[in-house]
Amino acid sequence: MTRFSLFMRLACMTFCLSPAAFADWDDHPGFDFHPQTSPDAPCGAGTPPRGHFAGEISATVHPEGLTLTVKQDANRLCYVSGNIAEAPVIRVRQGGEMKITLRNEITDPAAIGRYVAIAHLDTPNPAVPAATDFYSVVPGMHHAATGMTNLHVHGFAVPPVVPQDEVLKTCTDPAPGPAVGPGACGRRDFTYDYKIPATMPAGLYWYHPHIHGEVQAQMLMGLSGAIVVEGPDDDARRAVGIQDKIFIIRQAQDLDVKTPAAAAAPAPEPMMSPAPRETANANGNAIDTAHELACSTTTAADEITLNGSKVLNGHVQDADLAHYEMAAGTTQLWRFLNAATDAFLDLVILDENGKPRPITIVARDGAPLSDDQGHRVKPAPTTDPQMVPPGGRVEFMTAAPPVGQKAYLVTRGVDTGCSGDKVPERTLALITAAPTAMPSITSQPVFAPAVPSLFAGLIDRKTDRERTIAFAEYPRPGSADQTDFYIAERKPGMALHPYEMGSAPAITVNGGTTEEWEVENWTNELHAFHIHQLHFRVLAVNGRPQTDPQLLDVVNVPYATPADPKGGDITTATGQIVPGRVRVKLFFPEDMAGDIPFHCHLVDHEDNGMMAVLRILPRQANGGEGKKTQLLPTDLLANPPICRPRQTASADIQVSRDP
Ligand SMILES: [Cu+2]
Repeated sequence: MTRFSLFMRLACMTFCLSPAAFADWDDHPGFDFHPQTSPDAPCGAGTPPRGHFAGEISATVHPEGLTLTVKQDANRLCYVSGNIAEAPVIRVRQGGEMKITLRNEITDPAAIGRYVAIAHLDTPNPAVPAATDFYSVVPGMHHAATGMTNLHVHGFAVPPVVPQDEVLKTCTDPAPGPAVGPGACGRRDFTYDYKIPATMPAGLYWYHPHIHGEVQAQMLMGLSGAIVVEGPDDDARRAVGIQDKIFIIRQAQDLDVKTPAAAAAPAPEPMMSPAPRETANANGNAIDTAHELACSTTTAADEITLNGSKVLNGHVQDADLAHYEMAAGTTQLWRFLNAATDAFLDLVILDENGKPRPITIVARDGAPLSDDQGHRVKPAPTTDPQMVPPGGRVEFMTAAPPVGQKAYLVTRGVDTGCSGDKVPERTLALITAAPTAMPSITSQPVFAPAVPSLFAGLIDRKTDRERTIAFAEYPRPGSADQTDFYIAERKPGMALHPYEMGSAPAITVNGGTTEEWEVENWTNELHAFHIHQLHFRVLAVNGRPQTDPQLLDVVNVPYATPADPKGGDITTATGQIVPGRVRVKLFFPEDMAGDIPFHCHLVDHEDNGMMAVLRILPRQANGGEGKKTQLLPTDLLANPPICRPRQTASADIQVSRDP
């Protein structure tokens, strides 16, 4: 590269990008790729070559702490550690400590704002007309991008309190400047100190920002990275020479944001003439389905990247695919993170004739496969595609293809429902085997027969309470702005509210209790239920009991359908509507006492209201027996508010409890 071309490239990175041009991901990655930061190119330069793996850092090697600096490069945001300018993979040991100082060097929040929405509302539009027997619906408001950022360690079973995984109050301010108002967080950096329980499953976790209202924008601009929590399994794996490889799927674009919503989802006529109907499970109040977001005619698919390189659509030549060459006769552990903002994955490895090759699943969502008692489950190799919702992970063993033959890593198309974003089939990578003089590995790693888990024995526990949680989404009529999204516990007389920072907890439980939640989807699209701090097991999907349910922290919730399949979609059907349903069993450990968000992991939905807070009270607060803690609710919940609340109406310090 000439100095002139470097100058032009850096100048262009500063001035040529528009929000419509997503970062620097092009069809021919690798040219001039430099993952190191510099004053001119704080997010490095160029796009990684296909097949690239991100640099790694270790919290075990650095007990004094790691640093992640959020830097901005026009429309890119990046996590910089040392001079590594591509969100490093962080390794840490089960039972260990991970200290991370997050530094906010965001310089232009307005650039983030361009990814939030194409227009904004100064006053809320009327959403859904009130009608007898239906939950009332409170419309949402536009979120202005603040440039504040923070860190969420997705899947970590650490308390939701400062300085661990607390995301509702902990934040850092962007650089002051003409375009930026006074800091709302009062600090530019914050040091997180995570004490990883020895009973937290070892596996693939991840980190991303969790500033409500701009999670999707900051993730689309580049903020997400993988965390590998290692344990004895990794020692056993390495002892027999099995390497692990970390794959991160990100999304660089959301057409919902870039396309006027009025075009993508025309303001529906039913706004004016609701046709109230009973729902399948009214429980005294019904969810209005006539006004749910209608089917979309959009056919374009959002772009995704694999380890920073753009994934091409349609039929792709081998030369344009990521290429992974494995030593002949070897097996590797492939760890997949779906860090896309709303794209689902359905992974399969095909041979060159299109026939699925067997893989052996090891873990999902960071938890090794195990039965309810924590005994390891060793599944037979499978050729089934592996669904990975946004936020989810899957880890599997895969053997090199025969020398001279090709294999392909493919994500199958996913039916996201008629109002969901299109997710077509895509080929992610070419896999080949290299002849080697090394003897092939014949011994399998000997994994421990049991997996220590905070959530072992979950299914066996007595269910203390059942709840029904509903998803809904309503377009804002007469506006080019987006859709309001809702997640709420169904109770008589309840109103659907989009989550706003400072909202009071929607559900309060006692530490040490166990519940079953029926999560209902009353919309025309697939959603992904996620809860912080906790892993759950899925008891049933659409009423069908699940065999051998695994510990998960995110699960798909199927879309709603008319009882009469000839009746059209749920907004136009004349008969009864059947919600998509997932039944999950949750245990609330005393050690996780505090305020725990749960939300849809299609983060645009989360940003626009589909989030709520579960408060776990310390055991002592209910006078119960068992482990005594020194924490009283008021001590626990009065975390120093690092961020000033956006609203003065915050009621979240008061301790309320459900009857
Ligand atoms: Cu959703």
